[in-house]
Amino acid sequence: MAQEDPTWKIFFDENPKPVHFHENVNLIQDFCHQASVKKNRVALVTSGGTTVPLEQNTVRFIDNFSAGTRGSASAEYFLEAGYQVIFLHRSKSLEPYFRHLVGKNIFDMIEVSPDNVTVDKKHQFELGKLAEKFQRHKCNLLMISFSTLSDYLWLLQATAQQMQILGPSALLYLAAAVSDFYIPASQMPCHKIQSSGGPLSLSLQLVPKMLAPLVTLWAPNAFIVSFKLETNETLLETKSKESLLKYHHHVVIGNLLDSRKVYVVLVDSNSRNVEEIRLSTSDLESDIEIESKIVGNLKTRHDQYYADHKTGAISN
Ligand code: PAZ
Repeated sequence: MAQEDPTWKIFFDENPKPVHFHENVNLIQDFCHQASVKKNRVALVTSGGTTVPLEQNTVRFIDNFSAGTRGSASAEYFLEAGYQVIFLHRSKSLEPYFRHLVGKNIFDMIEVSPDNVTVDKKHQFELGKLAEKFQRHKCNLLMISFSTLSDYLWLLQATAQQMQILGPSALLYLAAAVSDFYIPASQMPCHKIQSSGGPLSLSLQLVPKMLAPLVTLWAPNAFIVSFKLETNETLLETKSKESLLKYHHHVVIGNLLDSRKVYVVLVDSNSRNVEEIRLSTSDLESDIEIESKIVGNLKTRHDQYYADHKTGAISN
């Protein structure tokens, strides 16, 4: 009897590729190729929430919670740690370096005279430092954006596949908030849903769990870190452990909606102990971000993973 396609394959059959897909894949391919020639490590950082459109000509959509703080801050720390970074992010969510300017008015930072425009004294140090960091790292940063769940999954699959040439030098850091439910393209009305039709009932399908093919097929040698977001503290550790047991990747980072900026737990496939990272009062007073500690911690684990691969202690 012929075997049915797995649900993740059916998802890609039923949902079309995003616009500019091939251009983006070419950019990712070149970026990975250059990194492999230079023997650089590459981190794929996913960031921001996916949307689930309700109509093909989309007026309304369901959104997933995420400002992109975790991803954009982490991308900066990966760059500082020597990684090249592919930043797969929700369009218009926070971006590395630019995030520090959000909520600030650029016109309040400049002085205009008849023949010159300069940064005012008060902002020179801060802006100068930021611009210097951005200039130093921009050639190691590839920005790719998505909006919908389907765009995200197509780009995730393609990026992971392109990263295969990097072997164990590749690290996947999956911080994006990805919807668990969606409306298949074939079941979506073409035009704006009319309120004259009365109250709206929605029936959403389950999104296939893409971590399974990601770990086994798309990026079998990469070091893979996923995030688990919960709102109930009593579930955090159990759910994080369950995810690791189910998908056999390397690290799950559990976080709670309310405390995600100061506290996370790390569950590692190589250890029975759960590690906690918690910012102290003095960390907070020194403006230390939890992402600097998360990335430092993962770099050590990735170093070990890489070394084990090279000595043959791990082989896929
Ligand atoms: O982007 P942000 O800093 O506001 O939030 C980050 C986060 C909570 C979305 C992220 O840490 C996370 O848990 N991502 C995975 C979410 C999920 O379980 O799908």
